[in-house]
Amino acid sequence: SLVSASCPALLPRLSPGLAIYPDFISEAEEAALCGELEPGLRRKRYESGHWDQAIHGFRETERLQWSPENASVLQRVRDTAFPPGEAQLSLVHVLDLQKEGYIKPHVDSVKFCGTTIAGICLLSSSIMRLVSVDKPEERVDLLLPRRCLYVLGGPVRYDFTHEILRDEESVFNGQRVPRERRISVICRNLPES
Ligand code: AKG
Repeated sequence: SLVSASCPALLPRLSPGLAIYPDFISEAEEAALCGELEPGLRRKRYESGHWDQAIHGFRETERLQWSPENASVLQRVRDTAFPPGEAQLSLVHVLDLQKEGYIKPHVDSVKFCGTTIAGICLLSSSIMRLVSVDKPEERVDLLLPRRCLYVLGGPVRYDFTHEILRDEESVFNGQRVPRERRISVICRNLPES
């Protein structure tokens, strides 16, 4: 399983809206996405961030226009993650974490993001940790394998923080999951009204 919970009773509560699709994209599709993203990313510097920032060791961009090949991968993401006709952000968020980079626990702003976050993971596997906002002992680790799609919707979206662990902490069920540089390509739906 790609899900490891601090208590089994958590799982049924989380399953509506939470999904991981291993091998959602092929190696060739991963290479094509990176190929289109690299030139723009390379022009930016990794930001180390202030102590209060959610993300460390990252650079990011947003993208509207894609090659036909990459556009069809993103369409597959949208078709998998969102119901037909759902209002979505057309801009795709691209987050490039350096090997030393990580994302601290946070809940995405309800002002800018709707019910669902859908991301594909390029270049590295990682651990996404979910921690209940009300009961921090309720904790779930997700193993996000390289080239997977993950979908965070339903209760996890609002009731749990999510974070991407740094390399030193990247352990799943006792197994090290080395964190390399990682690029996530994230689609979101729009908040209601
Ligand atoms: C977010 O979009 O809120 C994230 O935390 C991004 C997670 C990721 O890089 O997959």
